[in-house]
Amino acid sequence: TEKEKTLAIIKPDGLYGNYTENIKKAILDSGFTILKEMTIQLDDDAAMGFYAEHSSKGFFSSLVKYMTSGPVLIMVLEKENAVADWRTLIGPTDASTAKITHPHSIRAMCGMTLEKNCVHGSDSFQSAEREIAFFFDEKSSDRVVIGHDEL
Ligand code: YYY
Ligand code: MG
Repeated sequence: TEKEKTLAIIKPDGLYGNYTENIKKAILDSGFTILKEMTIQLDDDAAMGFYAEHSSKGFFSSLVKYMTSGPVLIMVLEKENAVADWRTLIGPTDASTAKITHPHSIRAMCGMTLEKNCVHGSDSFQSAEREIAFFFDEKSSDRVVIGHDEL
């Protein structure tokens, strides 16, 4: 089977709450390779462009404010079935629901609410391609490859 890439983001509260190492451990323990990563501060244009599909929603301005409230860690993850498996690992969108229905999920571990849910995951192969291209230049290697071998 073919390897697949997906985009993961540790949102501001995940970084601020020092969940990065726990999240990376869950990523690597689940068999993903971290192909690229960067920590950046999103500005309004970047957050609005990234979440453009939600621009007409009532929660959009609040979401943009949250996503620009501090730095985020953006990663390209790779494995077989990466898109679906990363969505499974992070759990449902509403972190308060996740704590009840998916207590071992990442959003249950570090998320707080529907909005402040700690992590992002692409929802389809097409979204993953768009989102990876949104943040990462195809040619640059941006950063090291991190897999279980390096642990
Ligand atoms: O893909 P996912 O992050 O699980 O949810 P989306 O429906 O794409 O929404 C993106 C983002 O917006 C979500 O992670 C939290 C926030 N949000 C919100 O604040 N209120 C909603 N009713 C729905 C989503
Ligand atoms: Mg989504």
